[in-house]
Amino acid sequence: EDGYALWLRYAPLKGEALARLRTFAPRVEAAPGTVEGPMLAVAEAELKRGLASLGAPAQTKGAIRLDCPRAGGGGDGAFRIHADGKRRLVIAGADHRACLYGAFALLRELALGRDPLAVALDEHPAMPLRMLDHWDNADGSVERGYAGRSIFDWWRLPDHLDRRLIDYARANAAIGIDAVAVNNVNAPAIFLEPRFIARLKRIADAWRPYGIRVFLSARFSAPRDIGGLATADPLDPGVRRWWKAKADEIYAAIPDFGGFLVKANSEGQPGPQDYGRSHADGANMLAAALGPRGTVIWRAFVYSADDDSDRAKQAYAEFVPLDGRFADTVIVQVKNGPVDFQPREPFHPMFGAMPKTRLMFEGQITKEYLGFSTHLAFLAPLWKEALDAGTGRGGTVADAVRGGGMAGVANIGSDRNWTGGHFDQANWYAFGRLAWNPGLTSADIAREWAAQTFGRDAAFLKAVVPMMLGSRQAVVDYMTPLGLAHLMGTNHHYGPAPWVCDLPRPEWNPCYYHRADAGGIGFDRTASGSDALAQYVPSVAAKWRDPKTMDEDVLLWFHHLPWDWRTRSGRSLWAELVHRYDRGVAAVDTMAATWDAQRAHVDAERFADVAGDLRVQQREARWWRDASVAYWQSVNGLPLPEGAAPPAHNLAHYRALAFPEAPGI
Ligand code: BDP
Repeated sequence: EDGYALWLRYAPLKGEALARLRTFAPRVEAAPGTVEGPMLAVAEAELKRGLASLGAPAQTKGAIRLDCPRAGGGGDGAFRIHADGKRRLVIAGADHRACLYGAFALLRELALGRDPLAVALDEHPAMPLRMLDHWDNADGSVERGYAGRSIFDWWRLPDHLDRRLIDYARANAAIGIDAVAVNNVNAPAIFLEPRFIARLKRIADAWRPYGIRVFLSARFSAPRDIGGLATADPLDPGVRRWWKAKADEIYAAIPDFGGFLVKANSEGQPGPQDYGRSHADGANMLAAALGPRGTVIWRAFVYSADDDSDRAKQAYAEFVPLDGRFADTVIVQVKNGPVDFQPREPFHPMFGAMPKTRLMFEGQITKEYLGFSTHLAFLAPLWKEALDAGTGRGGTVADAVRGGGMAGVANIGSDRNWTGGHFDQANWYAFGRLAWNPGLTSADIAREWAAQTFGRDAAFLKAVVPMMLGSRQAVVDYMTPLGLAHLMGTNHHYGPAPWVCDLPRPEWNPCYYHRADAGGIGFDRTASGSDALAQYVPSVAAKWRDPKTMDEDVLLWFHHLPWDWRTRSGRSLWAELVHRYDRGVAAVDTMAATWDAQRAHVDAERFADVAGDLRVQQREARWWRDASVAYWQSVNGLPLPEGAAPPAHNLAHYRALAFPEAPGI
């Protein structure tokens, strides 16, 4: 066991569950009149493989019938599973995609030990696009990737297709992922050149039977970079013709090409504003090139150099006035929070604020700001916090993206276990499951993932599921407690650097975010400060306006408060801050002890891998705590709260640490 099989291990059933499967003993068959096709073949093959591995006998008695008459995967994949007679289970839906998703859902139920003939499911996806965004570069490196090199070997494609790309598609189909952007949003134009289109075609052909459409990150200046034009102005007729011809060329090779993902006028990337045009002008021009064939996903992750009032306000300020101006085939992709994938942020105020625009939720599965792939942090609770939040504009964040979808920045690389840390697989899994159904609970997702990935033993799950559920809060506590954010080391974002204050753009500096001085700490986003609060509807803003009554988990995100401010625990703000760091460190120690007690339930290799990573996390949680406490003390001049341990080293020690070896930049 090395983790390669992900949640598709289909570990042999035991006891009662095995006995039930043996009595059922199904063969897999297509309902009469069903058209054959590659997607149905995948569903059949996966069922056979899974059943055999779970322990179904070769001699069959019952049946699993696939009743999805139409070929192709054009439908949304809604499926029903029900027993039909004593020994027959039917997976039914409009077309082959329904049977694909139904087959994996049934295998999940079986792998969890459920009685096959009692399985009764009626499911449909909550949103059309359930997507992974790879930040993979053409040379095989991965921006913010902590799991080895890219899984896309552009050098050997199209002649060689790595088997891993098929297993990747299986794993994705099993959780309902239906779209993948294969290259980094910081994209060079070469991905639009003919030789890359030929390579992408090979991938698209391989993934089609698994229901996955490919997207490309497109560089907005491509007409200039590779098209020989003098401009990339979206209103220029020559530019429009160039993109139309490029789209035609791609569709000739890949008839179901998903479309373009665009990072424009953000962090130095080119965009329509270079020509005095708006985001809508740029996006609509690309939408016109694709026509009804595809979708333009336009990212809202923008913050401009000349506006230093509050980075958290800038995306809303640029995009909300454009509501109603985007074409129907444009989706605006919004990060879960208003700054940048921090361990905790309030939800992005754009959700719900653009009723005439299709929106998409962007989460980061790769843990750029949450300890890379060595810290254990289960992220379903992070995404759920945003998805479940009421926008005050007629629903939750999840409701606001139902017409668009969810995209997760992938944490996948060529490491044998795909994600670097074994528990990082759970974040890939959880993202797909939530995009299929944001109503699932974090606990349900953790339980089904852990049972399929490690084992069904009740004692194991009883220990490991709560460990997973508390793990993200532990990271918040030892890195950025009480609503602090963006205190990580410059560029690589590895480890603490709250002291950094000399970078050229103000909002690149941790000191910009924490605003700590002798008088207090925190970012005043109320009316007396940046008034970012006003971007939320009054009923939502009201929850965060009063530091005395609000949820203290985001206290310093919205308020600048004196060090001796009384928190609800009765402790001063300073003492509460130190208390939370210590709580985070202690939580990691508990996680390590919990894992240590699972030796009997886990295979030796994965047990040791996780134990090793937890040792790193224990060490680094202390590093975060000590470096932060030492720095805050240098600012506030306060003695340590009673009972708190002094940092292991002085501040100069932490400031002198450098990490040229940190991956993923
Ligand atoms: C930030 C990353 C950077 C990405 C950027 C983005 O540090 O590498 O390019 O987000 O989302 O979190 O475009």
